[in-house]
Amino acid sequence: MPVKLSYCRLCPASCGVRVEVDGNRIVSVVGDGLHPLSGGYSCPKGRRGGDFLQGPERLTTSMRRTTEGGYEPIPVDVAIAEIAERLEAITGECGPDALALFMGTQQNFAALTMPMVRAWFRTTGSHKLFSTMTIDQSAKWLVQARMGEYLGGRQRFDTADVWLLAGTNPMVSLNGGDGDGAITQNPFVTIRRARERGMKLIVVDPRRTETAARADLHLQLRPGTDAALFAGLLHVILTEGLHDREFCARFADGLDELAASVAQATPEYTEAETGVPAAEVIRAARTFAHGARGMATTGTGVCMGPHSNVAEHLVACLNVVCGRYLREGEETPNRNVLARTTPLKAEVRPPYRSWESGFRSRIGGIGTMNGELPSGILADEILEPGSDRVRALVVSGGNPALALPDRKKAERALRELDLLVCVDTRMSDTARLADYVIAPTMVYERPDHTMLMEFFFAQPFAQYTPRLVDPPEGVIEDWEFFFRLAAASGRKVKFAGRVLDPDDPPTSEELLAIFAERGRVPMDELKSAHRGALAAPDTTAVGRPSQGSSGHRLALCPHDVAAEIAAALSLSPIESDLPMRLTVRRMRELMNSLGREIDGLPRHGYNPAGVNPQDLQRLGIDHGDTVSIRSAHGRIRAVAHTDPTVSPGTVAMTHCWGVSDPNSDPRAVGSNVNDLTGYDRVQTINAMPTMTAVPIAIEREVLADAR
Ligand SMILES: Nc1nc2c(c(=O)[nH]1)N[C@H]1C(S)=C(S)[C@@H](COP(=O)(O)OP(=O)(O)OC[C@H]3O[C@@H](n4cnc5c(=O)[nH]c(N)nc54)[C@H](O)[C@@H]3O)O[C@H]1N2
Ligand SMILES: Nc1nc2c(c(=O)[nH]1)N[C@H]1C(S)=C(S)[C@@H](COP(=O)(O)OP(=O)(O)OC[C@H]3O[C@@H](n4cnc5c(=O)[nH]c(N)nc54)[C@H](O)[C@@H]3O)O[C@H]1N2
Ligand code: SF4
Ligand SMILES: [Mo]
Repeated sequence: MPVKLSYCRLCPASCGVRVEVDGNRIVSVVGDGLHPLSGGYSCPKGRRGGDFLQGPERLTTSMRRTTEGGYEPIPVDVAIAEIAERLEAITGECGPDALALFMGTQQNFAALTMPMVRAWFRTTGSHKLFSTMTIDQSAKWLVQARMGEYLGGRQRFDTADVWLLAGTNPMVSLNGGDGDGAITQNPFVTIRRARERGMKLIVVDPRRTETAARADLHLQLRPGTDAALFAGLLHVILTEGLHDREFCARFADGLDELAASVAQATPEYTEAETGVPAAEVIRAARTFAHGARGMATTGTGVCMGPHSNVAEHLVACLNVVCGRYLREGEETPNRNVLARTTPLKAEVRPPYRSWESGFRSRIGGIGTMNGELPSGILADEILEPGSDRVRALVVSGGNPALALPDRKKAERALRELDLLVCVDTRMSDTARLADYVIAPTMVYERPDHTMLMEFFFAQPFAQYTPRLVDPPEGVIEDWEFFFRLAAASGRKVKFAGRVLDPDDPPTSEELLAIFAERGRVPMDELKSAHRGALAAPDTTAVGRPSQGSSGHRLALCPHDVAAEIAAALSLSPIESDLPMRLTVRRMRELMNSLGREIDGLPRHGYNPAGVNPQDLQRLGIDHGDTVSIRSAHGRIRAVAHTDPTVSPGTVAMTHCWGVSDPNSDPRAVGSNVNDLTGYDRVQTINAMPTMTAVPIAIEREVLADAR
């Protein structure tokens, strides 16, 4: 049977794969041992790639809701015409801001989808743009906007002496921080090689994760106490004078204010607040500061916590005070291959606080970041009265019915819409509430390239893949739906600097070429490299600062941040009736809500509640018991599992499981943790809800309840 080389696109790792194809069917997907970046690595869901395309859940045609509430197949042309007409009616009557777009995770892994979705949205004139980033790691955007950004580039993983990972478990998520050598490929080998090289790995995580088990130092903090921990690390570094004075003097403002703000966070204080022994706090701070090169990076465990913005800010301060950046004249590999090369410069882009000017939502006066409103206000944007209330929502590659905090409110909002359009490959929980479901092509059915992923790659690399199998007849490429939707409303989209003519539509291949035309590897060369191309080594040196930039500084401790540090460091008593903490985690077998339906893929048919054996014993709960978990927002039923990697006092669970009926059997459908989350502990500015370290209580279900 013919074997074709391609790469998987179910997550950003873009693992090289060998795909066995029989006619138009995918028979198997395995890791490509000769792939330059992934070296044969693949994960269980990637290996079931064929089942995502060919399984019974796959939508092979678009759907329209019938008046009885069921769904009927509908030709995509008809769907597009009807949707365009209804959108025009709604925005004609209520203005462009009555239309909103929600961009989900799976629109990011096909090169053409995200730029075309955005291009369509720009033609609508609406401000109501939402994405998963703002229920994920928008603290990163916020920190950059409040602190400013160093434009010379960061120190890299592959040459680091020390690396700190906080609230991220790349061994499972392949996430591992934000760019610049993040651990997104082949994590076992990447981490092992780094440690063999002598790199010290510090992991900050309440759970003894697969990544923490490989660390030189595992700081097992109490969930939600990252701000205190990072204040403690900064305190040691600044009082012992381990910081990079020269880098701070040249590029940063507010070092004294920062030192004053963290003065309270002595190692003893930090131990009391976080549970990490004072000696370990000191050792971690010294190890991090003494390594000549390295970086501290974070994931959802920090960015979803109760003080996420300030915790992330303090992590960024750690990198700045230790000067974890490239200096003028320093050489570094140019990792832009298909994307345009932006020169590195030893200068600072000053803080820009985008939310202080421009469009503001009527919900709490919240402004925009990177042109987006936070998803933490999406439900209110739909439910709360107002002339620009959202009445129509288009969801692209996302599943907000499960992903948004406060599930009941999310469902109420989605049901309240006059028009809900969902572009999805299956009848997801969101699709089942939609008026129209548009069925798109999936991975292996579309040609693609890695341009949007190259920022995450450890080396300058790019890969192209042709379509391996023909898509079902009734489906359409994601980008094409949005291109044609604009055309049906009489609008032309602007893509990669060009206005596209709806009467002469481009092919995917043409668009891929246009998109990459400013790269340094030409498309025909890329296409002839069957397992991708490691671009010719091209080092760039960090350039001199541009004229006029000498006064630009990173703001280490602006007033609002100082106030947030003070608030985060004032000891918060644990509510006695909700004594435990719910923490986030991911499953290797799934990608958020994707994969649950694939037979035999999830290890159990549910998402267990992982509890430390000591807690189970104390609470009189056995492994496998049905338990009731309660928070200030609601209650779920769950299946308890004994899990020694979970620290006492915490319950670790994945999201995107369960159904709307809270009484349903968790063994059959899993449990929705977003029945336990809500909007009472949102961050200012980005409205980020608390999704980890959520106060809860867990108890064995009393028999009367357990049907
Ligand atoms: N297999 C798989 N991979 C995925 C996904 C998936 O669903 N499955 N999802 C993708 C998506 S959308 C994202 S955003 C990324 C996320 O990528 P990551 O952020 O790496 O996600 P996790 O693996 O859940 O790691 C989060 C870690 O934070 C820890 N944690 C929980 N609470 C706290 C806390 O209060 N403080 C600290 N310091 N740590 C805490 C958890 O124990 C956990 O180990 O993964 C992506 N990759
Ligand atoms: N309590 C709690 N809530 C959370 C989290 C948490 O840790 N705890 N994590 C949050 C995070 S980080 C995220 S990113 C969100 C996830 O939020 P979402 O991105 O909204 O959820 P997904 O399940 O990833 O949705 C992706 C959808 O895309 C569909 N899909 C697959 N392939 C394609 C394709 O080729 N084209 C199109 N159009 N669709 C496709 C899938 O069927 C699926 O329904 O959840 C958030 N919610
Ligand atoms: S880690 Fe798994 S899902 Fe992600 S690209 Fe690799 S094989 Fe695909
Ligand atoms: Mo995410």
